[in-house]
Amino acid sequence: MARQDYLIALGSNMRHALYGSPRALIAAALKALDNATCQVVSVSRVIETPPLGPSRRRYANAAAIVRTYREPDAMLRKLQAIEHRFGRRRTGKAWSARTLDLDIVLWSGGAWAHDDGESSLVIPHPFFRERAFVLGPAATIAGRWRDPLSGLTVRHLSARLTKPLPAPR
Ligand code: PH2
Ligand code: MG
Ligand code: MG
Repeated sequence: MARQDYLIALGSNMRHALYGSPRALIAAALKALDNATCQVVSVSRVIETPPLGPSRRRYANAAAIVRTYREPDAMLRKLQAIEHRFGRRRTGKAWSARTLDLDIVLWSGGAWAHDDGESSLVIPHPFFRERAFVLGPAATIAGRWRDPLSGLTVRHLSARLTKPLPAPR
């Protein structure tokens, strides 16, 4: 497998006994992500965002670009191992509060999907075009990356969310 870049979205809305606040957790997770086989090449600021979905706590969100020879399934396993190390326990409930969420948003390999019945991974992330808490940080480090499905850049997708639509005539 050739060298690839991945755009990763980070989120946290629970404190961790050891690592502390969601913001501190994201900083620690970024350190854990950066090692001999996977380099963090770019990181956005951490922003605070209102929760989308049922959880009532605010989130800390950020984005990072990581460079690695891992293919998507191996990358996902690595991210899930880090989530677990940082206290994430899968409850089966969608969108429950979590210490750490690491999502693959885009990668340099284009569109990609894999489902082996046990786990499924779809890139681009199916909902990233509607999520300001992903696109806002992502636009600051990967503004020129293109969504392989819509052909639009991350900057354009982000602007589309924050700019009001033109008034109807
Ligand atoms: N992640 C979710 C659900 N809702 N809301 C915010 N603000 N930030 C998130 O990262 C987030 C969310 C599911 O992963
Ligand atoms: Mg998520
Ligand atoms: Mg996730």
